[in-house]
Amino acid sequence: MSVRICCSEGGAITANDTILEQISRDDLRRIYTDGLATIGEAADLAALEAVRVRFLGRKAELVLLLRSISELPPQERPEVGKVGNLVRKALEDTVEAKRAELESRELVQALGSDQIDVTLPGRRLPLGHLHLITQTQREIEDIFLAMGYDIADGPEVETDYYNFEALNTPADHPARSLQDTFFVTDTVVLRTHTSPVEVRTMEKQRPPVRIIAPGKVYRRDSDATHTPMFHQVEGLVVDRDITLADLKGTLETFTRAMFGADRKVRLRAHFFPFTEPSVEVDVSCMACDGAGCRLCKRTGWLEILGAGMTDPNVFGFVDYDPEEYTGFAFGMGVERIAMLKYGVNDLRLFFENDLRFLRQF
Ligand code: 2NL
Repeated sequence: MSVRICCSEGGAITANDTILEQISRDDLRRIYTDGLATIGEAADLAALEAVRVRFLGRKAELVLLLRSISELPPQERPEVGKVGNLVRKALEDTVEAKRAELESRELVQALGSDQIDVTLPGRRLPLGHLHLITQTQREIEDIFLAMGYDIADGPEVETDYYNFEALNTPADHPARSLQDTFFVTDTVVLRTHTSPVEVRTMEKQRPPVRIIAPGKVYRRDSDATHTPMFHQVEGLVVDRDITLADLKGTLETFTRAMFGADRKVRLRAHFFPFTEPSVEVDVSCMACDGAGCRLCKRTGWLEILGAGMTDPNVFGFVDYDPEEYTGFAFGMGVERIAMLKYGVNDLRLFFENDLRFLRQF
C-alpha cells in the first residue's frame, strides 16, 4: 500500500486517514500522531535528526514494540506487526520529506544571504619558469641577435673531424690531451665545444658569416668548478677585412649589454689551436668597479671568455680563401656568465634543481 505524506511548507503535518482507520491501539495512534506533529515542528536539520532518533531510533517506543511482538498475546500480534510497520514506514517517509524540505529551505536562505565577490582574483596556478642557465643563454642570444647574428645549431654527438681536426687540432696536437673528451667510439665524441657547429655552417655557406652557436658541451671533468656537461655560446664572424678591432668592439658591446654600460674590457694574449692571435677577455669587476675585491681576487678584472682571429688553417678545411677572408671567433661558458651576473658562488647550484635556489631567479 502506498502512503501519501501530507506536509505543508513549514506547517503542521496531518495524519493520513487511510492509516488512522487501521489503527485501533492507543499507543500506536499516539506514536503516529505525536511523531507527525513533532516532525512538523522540526525547525532545522539538527532538530529533525533528534526527532528521528526519538521516534525511529534503536530505543524508540515503536521500535521496541515491534521487536517484542512475540511477547504479545497472539490475537494482538497481527495488528501490531502490520500496522506498526505501516506507522514506521509513514514516519520514515515523513522524516525524509521534511529533510528534503529543510535542505531546500537552507539552500534558498544561503543563496539569499551568501555573497560572491566576482571581482576577486582567482586562485593562482603554480607556474614554473625557465632555469637561470636558459635565461642567461637567451640573454646572450638576444644581444647578438640585435647585432645581426644568426643562431646556428648542430649535433651534440660529433665526429673527431668536426670537433678537433677541422679546428686545427690534429690527433698529435697537445691541445687534444688537454681536452678531456668523452669518446663514443674511436672517432665519435661528445662535442667538447660548439665550434663544430660553426665548421658545419662554413661548409654550407659562403662568407659573410655572422653566427653564434649556443648549446650543451661535454668534458670529462667534475669538481667544485667543473661539471661534465655545461653550456657554451660560441660566435664566429667571417668576411673581408675583419680585424682584431672588430672583435674588441663586438666584445665591448656584448659585455656592456650584459654587465652594464660602465664595464671596461681588456684582452690578454693567450693560445688556442683554432685562432691566431688568441686572447682571453677580462671585464672590469662589477662587484668593486675595478677597485679590487674578493670576487676579482684584488685584480679588478674577471675573465669572461676566450677569443681570437680565426686561424687560416681552419679556413683551409672549409674551402674559404684565407687571402680573401679573415674572421674572429669567441667562446664563453654560460654558467660562468650567469654566476658573475647573478652573484651565484657555486656552480653546482645550477645542477641540483633545488627549488629554493631556482625560484630566486
Ligand atoms: C673559451 C674559448 C673559443 C673559439 C672558441 C672558434 C671557432 C671556430 C674557429 C675558431 Cl669555427 N675559433 N671558437 C675561438 C676562441 C676561443 O673559446 O674559453 N671557451 C669557453
